[in-house]
Amino acid sequence: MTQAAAQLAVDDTWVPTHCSMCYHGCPILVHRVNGVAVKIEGHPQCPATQGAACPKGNAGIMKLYDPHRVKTPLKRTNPEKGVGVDPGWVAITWDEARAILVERLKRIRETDPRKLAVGGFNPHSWYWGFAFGTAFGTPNANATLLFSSMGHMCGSGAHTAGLMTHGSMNTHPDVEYARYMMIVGGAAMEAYQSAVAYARLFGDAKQRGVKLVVVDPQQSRAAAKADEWVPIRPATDGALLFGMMHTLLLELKLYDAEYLKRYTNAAYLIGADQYPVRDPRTKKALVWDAVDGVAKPHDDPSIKDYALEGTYETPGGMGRPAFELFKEQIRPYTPEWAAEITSVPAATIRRLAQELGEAAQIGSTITIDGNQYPYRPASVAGYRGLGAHTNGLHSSWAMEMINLLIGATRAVGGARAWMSAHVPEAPAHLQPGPDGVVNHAHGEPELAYPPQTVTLMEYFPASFTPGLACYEAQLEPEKFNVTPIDTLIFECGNPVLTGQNPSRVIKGLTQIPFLVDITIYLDETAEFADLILPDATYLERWSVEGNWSIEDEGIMIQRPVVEPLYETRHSADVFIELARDLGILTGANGMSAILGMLHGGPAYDPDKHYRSAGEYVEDYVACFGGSDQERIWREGHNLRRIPVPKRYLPTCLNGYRLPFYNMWLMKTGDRLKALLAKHDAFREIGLDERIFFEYAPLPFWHPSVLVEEPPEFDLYVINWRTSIAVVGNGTVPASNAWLMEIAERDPYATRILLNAATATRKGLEDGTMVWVESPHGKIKGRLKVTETIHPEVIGTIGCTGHYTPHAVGRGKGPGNFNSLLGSGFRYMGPTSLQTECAARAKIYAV
Ligand SMILES: Nc1nc2c(c(=O)[nH]1)N[C@H]1C(S)=C(S)[C@@H](COP(=O)(O)OP(=O)(O)OC[C@H]3O[C@@H](n4cnc5c(=O)[nH]c(N)nc54)[C@H](O)[C@@H]3O)O[C@H]1N2
Ligand SMILES: Nc1nc2c(c(=O)[nH]1)N[C@H]1C(S)=C(S)[C@@H](COP(=O)(O)OP(=O)(O)OC[C@H]3O[C@@H](n4cnc5c(=O)[nH]c(N)nc54)[C@H](O)[C@@H]3O)O[C@H]1N2
Ligand code: SF4
Ligand SMILES: [Mo]
Repeated sequence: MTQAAAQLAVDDTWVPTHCSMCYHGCPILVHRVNGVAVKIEGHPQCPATQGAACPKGNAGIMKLYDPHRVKTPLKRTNPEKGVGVDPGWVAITWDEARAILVERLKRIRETDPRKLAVGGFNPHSWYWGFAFGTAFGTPNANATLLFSSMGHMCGSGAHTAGLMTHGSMNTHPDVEYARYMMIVGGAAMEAYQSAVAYARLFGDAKQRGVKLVVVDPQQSRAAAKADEWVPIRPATDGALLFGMMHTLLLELKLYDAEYLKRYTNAAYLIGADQYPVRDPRTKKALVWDAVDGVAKPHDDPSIKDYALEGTYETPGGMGRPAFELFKEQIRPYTPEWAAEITSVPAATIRRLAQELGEAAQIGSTITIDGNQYPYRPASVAGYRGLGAHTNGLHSSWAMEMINLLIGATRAVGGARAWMSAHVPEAPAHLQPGPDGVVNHAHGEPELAYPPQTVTLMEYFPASFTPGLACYEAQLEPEKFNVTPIDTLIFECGNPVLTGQNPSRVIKGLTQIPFLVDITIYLDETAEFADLILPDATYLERWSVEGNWSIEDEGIMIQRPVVEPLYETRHSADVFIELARDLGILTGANGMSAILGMLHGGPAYDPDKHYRSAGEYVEDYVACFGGSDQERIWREGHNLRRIPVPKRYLPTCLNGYRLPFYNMWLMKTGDRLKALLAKHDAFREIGLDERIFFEYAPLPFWHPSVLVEEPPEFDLYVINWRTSIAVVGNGTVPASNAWLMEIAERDPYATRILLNAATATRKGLEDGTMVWVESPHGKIKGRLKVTETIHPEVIGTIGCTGHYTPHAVGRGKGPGNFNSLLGSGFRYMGPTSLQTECAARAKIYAV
């Protein structure tokens, strides 16, 4: 035991910290006895979780003490790289590793700093690498999700739609006040934002008699507990929502006109050029005052009523309210049309629309703490099932639109936003933008040609993450007019297993001359590394983060429950040390200053020579802890519920309007078109007009790439999370012995699921070994015949398919689902780069 560990070792204590077994970051207490962590429990003083933790959270001890952890830095001796090729690892000291890195990084910095990329995503410890890379001077650290599977496999569609509508990373129901909740493709209570808090909140809501409807191709646990499960064909949810909006707007005329006029830009007059008609003098966007019969600037205090329909001649030209344009746009989207696409009967679509519209109690208000708020206790929300398809941006946007139509977005009981991640406090107001309308939370994207980054974000400025585009760019740098990277420092992630299609990832990784993998296991990605740096786990490190849960705001700190085991070191300390060696720790653009900027810390001293992450955490708490500092050190956090005025409109809008008509997206598209056309870039880079077509002011239906697959692949195959199946900081259960034990006793977890009627039709019996084959790959596993899945869908759970020795799940489960997915731009959202996470497939006996 090191001296420091001896000091830490208190005989018997509960250490307050927070969990990073997934990114929700629930506060926990860890029981340490004689220097050994023996038990994890949820932190009782957390408003959202109220002392609960999920199975993965409980299994964190197995991660800490996993005998397969990488214990020392390792250097590759075999220059040949490939699947199953022995890298010839030799153990080296940290000093040797440091010397190798400093020598290489110095050389890169002197020639072209862009040749360094810092990628991956270590939940709640992501910002050290980001700050290091930025201080180094590479633009290829500005997206921390670089070269990782994070982001583009989950939220590039959903995050973009939410961020451009109401500054929301994820949209979710206001469970506490809801009466009706429709979840479309979200694993509520298992994965979907703050699963632990949701389990309690949904339980309470059920007791109040809330109605829960779950739209999902398979009967998720949420669906099993719901009042209604609506099985749907994968990647078609947008059509369902458009069909519902058709019924609400055109058949029932059930929508919140007052809300649309007051809190959105639905009444703005739009000209033939798709841009707002403007007052020639003030240049302000015009609306039509239906009472005075005259056009007025949108913020004119004399407006008596806003016209939502009609065609108007104004001094700025002819215009029609945005609302009317949308109504016209969805005219073809009848429930019968949607039924064809989704397999959900038209009568069901009509009924769901009516239920939702009526449950919204349009026009009602509620008084909380003496203040009156609009009360709309109904909403539609979802995540990967809805958004993780090539059409996911517009499907997720359709969800945002239906909430606006019933007046639910940011109303009490309606649709809430998940937005306080990373920051010490939830923002009080949404980002103001032009024309009195809320802006995309990240503002206007920067454009450049040729692109400066290997992420190609300059070609996809509306995307949340570059995703696999950086692999494409690295593979063909001339084609995309980018400088390929020489060295990638990758931290936490296993894209060879979790990426869209492993073969593409493997090709891309082999094209990177020098890969440094900061990891805890020698996983499938580590096999391609040149240098391995063994990281400390979340139970051995100092870190600090704003809150990631949906209900609370505040600061959480992570502190070592035990000292880093073996020769492992927290990546933060490694980055700080490297920055010091390279002379980029201090100064205006140094790592210290960038850390401060990232965390919005005005009190930071840019000349601060941090020696460790622990010192930074102390500064952070001093800077943001205010009068709560003592509490933060004692409890590990100062989480409290997000105050009511920040949660709901009108206060959260600060006088701005929500974009019903999305100028941000349209304008971004127009800027991009102008830039790329000027350079005739299409021909050069081989990207066709496809990358522009999603840039529109209003959402529209377009099918996923799946409809273009050969018809012999008669079924769909999908994949989902459960409370024990996780990616995004350790592909459990397959890398965690405790969870794998549970999974193996679960009759579903490691099987291939098929609907009973389909199984009969195909002559397949429960327990048979089957192949699932897509146009891109195939996997083999044991069949589970069940009623809990759509007849056209094959189901698999979690991420299996490990083949490296560390994984306890090696050889268990049906293999790597992701090998069934397509690859390349065709299988990414045209604008969002959102990966298509489902595939067409056939199934047959082995
Ligand atoms: N089949 C399938 N594939 C998926 C998904 C799915 O649902 N199913 N989901 C997709 C989504 S939404 C996401 S976000 C991605 C996530 O994909 P990844 O970001 O790749 O996440 P993991 O597979 O959990 O990463 C596991 C690796 O992280 C490393 N690791 C674990 N803990 C630590 C640590 O404390 N420090 C460091 N340095 N390394 C650590 C381990 O070496 C481990 O092998 O997967 C995507 N891929
Ligand atoms: N327990 C647990 N919690 C986690 C994680 C984890 O791995 N495990 N990972 C974290 C991460 S990285 C993320 S991104 C989030 C993801 O959180 P979620 O998006 O909630 O998780 P998923 O299970 O991937 O997908 C949700 C649901 O979509 C369904 N689905 C699949 N295809 C379709 C479709 O086409 N239409 C519809 N309507 N539904 C469909 C699946 O059956 C599943 O029930 O969870 C986070 N929290
Ligand atoms: S939900 Fe995530 S952060 Fe919370 S206890 Fe479970 S694994 Fe940990
Ligand atoms: Mo994710």
